[in-house]
Amino acid sequence: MGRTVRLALNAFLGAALAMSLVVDGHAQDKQITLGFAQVGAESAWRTANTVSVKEAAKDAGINLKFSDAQQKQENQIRAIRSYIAQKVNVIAFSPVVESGWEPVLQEAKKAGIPVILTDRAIDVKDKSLYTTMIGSDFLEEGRRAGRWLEEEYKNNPGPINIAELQGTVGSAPANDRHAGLMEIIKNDPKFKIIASQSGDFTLAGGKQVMEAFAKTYGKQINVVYAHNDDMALGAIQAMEEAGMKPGTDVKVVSFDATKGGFQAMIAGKINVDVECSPLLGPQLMSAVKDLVAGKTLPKRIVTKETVFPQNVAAQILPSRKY
Ligand code: GZL
Repeated sequence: MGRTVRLALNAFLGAALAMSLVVDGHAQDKQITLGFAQVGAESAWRTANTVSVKEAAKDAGINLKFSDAQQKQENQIRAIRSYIAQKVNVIAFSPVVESGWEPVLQEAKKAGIPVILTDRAIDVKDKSLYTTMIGSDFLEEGRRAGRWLEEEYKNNPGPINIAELQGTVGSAPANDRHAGLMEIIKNDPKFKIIASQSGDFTLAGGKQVMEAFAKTYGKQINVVYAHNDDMALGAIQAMEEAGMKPGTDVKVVSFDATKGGFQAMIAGKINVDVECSPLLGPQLMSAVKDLVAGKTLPKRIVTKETVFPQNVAAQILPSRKY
């Protein structure tokens, strides 16, 4: 083969190889960088969620930039702005509250960086500001808790007085776990929410609020409706210090289904735990890779979950991952 032909063939093969590494305008061998703005470290759920995101990024070979906002929206916004400045491939975050995101998400859109929501939703008119939302259906979680109460008290004429420990004010899980419960009990007059206050999803917050509820309402309380296990565990401490018997005199309904929640069910102190899975890391990394590869994602990816009554806790706890 002549020299000229050999040189031309080498040039062609080199170009073909270079082209094969770029699909849909993205270099396939270039490592993906994901900027993730986490809410904080307020609960066992959040800690498990962070572990899931970090481990899944490592397994997926994705370069993860991670920030903890200590449950402050301004810190999350600052982190998102820094990811835009660093020109990451994708931004993902778990919005601490539902409102106030338009400005920073407009900046991400202008910079051409797609945004994925995980865990919690946002309330924006322009739905193009995010690509997809991966996480639980909190409204359905609230309905599941309401259905358990209806079943638990079906032969009880009432009144059934509920003390509610709400999650972070303005957050999607707090708003929707309340709304889902109300959908179920609003037509049953025997159920009455006699007290409702935020414990900010923390154990200390749940204990502090329950101390006040115990002082004010004491034995009038039939049910404690806690928006997560950490607040339920804090409320259990407060009830026991006030001489109340959580799980027997007072039924305790909780969310997340963490190991702490299962242990409290085995001890007879939580009566039902509505699952809310924090293990969103693998789904997030798969969505990031699809996005970078130019694939279209569904606007909503709902995590599959269930409800654990107290009587199954001992048999199921060994299989729980968080
Ligand atoms: C729910 C998540 C909530 C958990 C809490 O998906 O946002 O935040 O229920 C956590 O434990 O703090």
